[in-house]
Amino acid sequence: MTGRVSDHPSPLVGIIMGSQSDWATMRHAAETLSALDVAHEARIVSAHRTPDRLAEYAKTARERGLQAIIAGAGGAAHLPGMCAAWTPLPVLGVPVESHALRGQDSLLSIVQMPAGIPVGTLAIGRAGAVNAALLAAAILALHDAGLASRLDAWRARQTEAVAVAPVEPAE
Ligand code: RP5
Repeated sequence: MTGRVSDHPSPLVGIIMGSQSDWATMRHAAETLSALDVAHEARIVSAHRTPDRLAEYAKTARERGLQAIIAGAGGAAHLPGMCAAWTPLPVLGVPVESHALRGQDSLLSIVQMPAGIPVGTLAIGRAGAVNAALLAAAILALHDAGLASRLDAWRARQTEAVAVAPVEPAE
């Protein structure tokens, strides 16, 4: 099925990515925020291909009510750092796994920010996208008791789902 991903009317977390091709990774951030009932939106915003869109998005993010931004990009992944340059909001960077260098280029591009403009950098790929959402939720939960309870419950369900002993995989 195709169709534009639907947004919450009053998002608290913005998920941005450099390309449509990043959505396969970044959708895991969106799904995790949905599971925690955190209002969010998703946008394609490229540091290189749509620099004006990035500046507009990041400069207006706080006044639109966003409280955190999750930015995913691959290769020469300047999106999280440039986004952080334009906004005082916490920016969480997700290195998308590239074909050429398996995301090590993305990781190093995002993590090596100069002192003064921070980007909280997560793991390469799906794990980073999920954890960026959990970290954004934890930041918001500092001032939202309901979300703090939902986050506790999410972690408790995860713990309960871990089997004590391994099973043989199906043939
Ligand atoms: C980056 O270039 C994007 O974040 C993406 O990970 C990568 C490749 O983009 P496409 O060529 O698939 O659009 O800007």
